Amino acid sequence: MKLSRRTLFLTFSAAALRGQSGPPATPKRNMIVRSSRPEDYEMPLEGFEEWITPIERFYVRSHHYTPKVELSEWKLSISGEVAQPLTLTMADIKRFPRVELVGVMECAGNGRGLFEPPVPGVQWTYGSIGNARWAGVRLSDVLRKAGIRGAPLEVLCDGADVPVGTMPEFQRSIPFRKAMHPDTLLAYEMNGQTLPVSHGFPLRVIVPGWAGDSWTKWLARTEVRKEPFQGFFMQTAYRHPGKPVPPGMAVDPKLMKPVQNLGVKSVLAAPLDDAVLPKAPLRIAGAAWSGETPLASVQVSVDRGRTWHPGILGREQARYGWRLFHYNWTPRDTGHYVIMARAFDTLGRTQPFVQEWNPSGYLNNTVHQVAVEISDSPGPRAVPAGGSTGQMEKFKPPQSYRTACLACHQEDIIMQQRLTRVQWAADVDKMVRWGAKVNPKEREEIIEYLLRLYGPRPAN
Ligand code: HEC
Ligand SMILES: Nc1nc2c(c(=O)[nH]1)N[C@H]1C(S)=C(S)[C@@H](COP(=O)(O)O)O[C@H]1N2
Ligand SMILES: [Mo]
Repeated sequence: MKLSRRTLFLTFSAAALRGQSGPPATPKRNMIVRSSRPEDYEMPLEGFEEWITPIERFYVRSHHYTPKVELSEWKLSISGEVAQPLTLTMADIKRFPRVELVGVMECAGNGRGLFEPPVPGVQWTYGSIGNARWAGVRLSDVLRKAGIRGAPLEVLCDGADVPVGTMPEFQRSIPFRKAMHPDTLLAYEMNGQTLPVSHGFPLRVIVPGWAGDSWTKWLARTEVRKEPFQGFFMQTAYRHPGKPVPPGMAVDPKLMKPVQNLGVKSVLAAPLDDAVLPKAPLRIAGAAWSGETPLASVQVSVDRGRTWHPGILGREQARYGWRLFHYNWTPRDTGHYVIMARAFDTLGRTQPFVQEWNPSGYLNNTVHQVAVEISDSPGPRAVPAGGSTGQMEKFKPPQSYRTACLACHQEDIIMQQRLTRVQWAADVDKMVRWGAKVNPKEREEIIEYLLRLYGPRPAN
């Protein structure tokens, strides 16, 4: 949403003066904090052992600060190629038939932190994903009520979040056909609770099978369009080459396509990487999903992919939900093992062993590998041989870094990056476009500082 006086009132003063009418902020537990402000929280691996992800460990991904929307002031507008533009209250929304579905939402950037060479952005590993029970109404019912005119191309979804600094607004459009799909919802509940603030209170879009960037939170406005939407988050961000490109190479966003359907993927929750375990029966477990196409099967290997065994699928299932799986393995000998899982969808597609690279690190679905040691003396792992890190050299950050770079967010989002000089320069310049105040000399000293501390991962 644009920062109008109205939205400013809505997001700050109203909530501050009168307290919130929204649901209480849901505490998160044991999350990996990628950024505390804006909120980016990752689910730890153990989350892949639960069919429904509880809200306390459901990931959060927000480009801007979380807006506090007052339900009494909130409205959803439907405009554009419609016979009768509408403005609906929550009571109006709840008069449409209620629909429930269980579905996976996965951030397009899940697994970005595993890309080689590294790319800038939130360095998610496995857990920017969750499986929840969503309840709300069909987007198609709401749009039909307004009356569709002609043959529109897409539906723009705009949330009540206000851009930080001069950042572009987070606005996403969905192709008309997907918007009208009976499973595309506007949800006001998550896991049987009022939709929590961090997850888009009071209303968010549910786009089953598609990556999270289409699941607009804090929805305030939809616009039926006959022209493609030109905003940053459609034309520049969330675009994918759709085919393998040389690692590390820039690709013109115009040659890329928007990220939509999720691929087939599985993640192992147990055992954990680097575990030292006894020579005894071992439960290998995880979750698997496959976007819009149903999941067919999961296979597990304990010998570096030479042989594969059928994973036992959990009883609980839903059209767009993930499926738990396990495989019971009794190691016959001690040693160092690599455990892998791979999922197949009903079209026979499976996961790659070597990920194709793309410039923003989207849609990583590489086979997950977990190394374990089966040992006669299980317990904490012995100190690895060689390579003491020695005394860490301390670099004092330049004053310009403190004042210019820690104004909108903490250091957390910076420290996780591993970037080359060219990438750091590009990211700093992006921050300047978004409102960071640095002169040319400060720009140089900041880039120098970032490169020394958070330079590219050494090739080993
Ligand atoms: C005007 C506010 C603002 C200032 C000032 C600012 N940033 Fe950011 N920065 C953001 C926001 C907001 C995000 C998160 C964007 C998102 O999640 O899409 C971000 C994200 C990042 C990231 C993650 C990678 C990326 O490109 O999203 C890095 C690294 C970063 N900032 C570094 C810096 C550095 C270095 C400076 C100082 C030169 C700086 N920031 C100054 C707002 C700011
Ligand atoms: N308005 C708004 N909607 C948004 C976002 C956002 O920053 N603003 N982030 C999107 C992205 S990139 C993802 S992955 C999901 C994350 O939803 P969650 O925070 O409920 O897990 O919300 C999407 N909807
Ligand atoms: Mo995302």
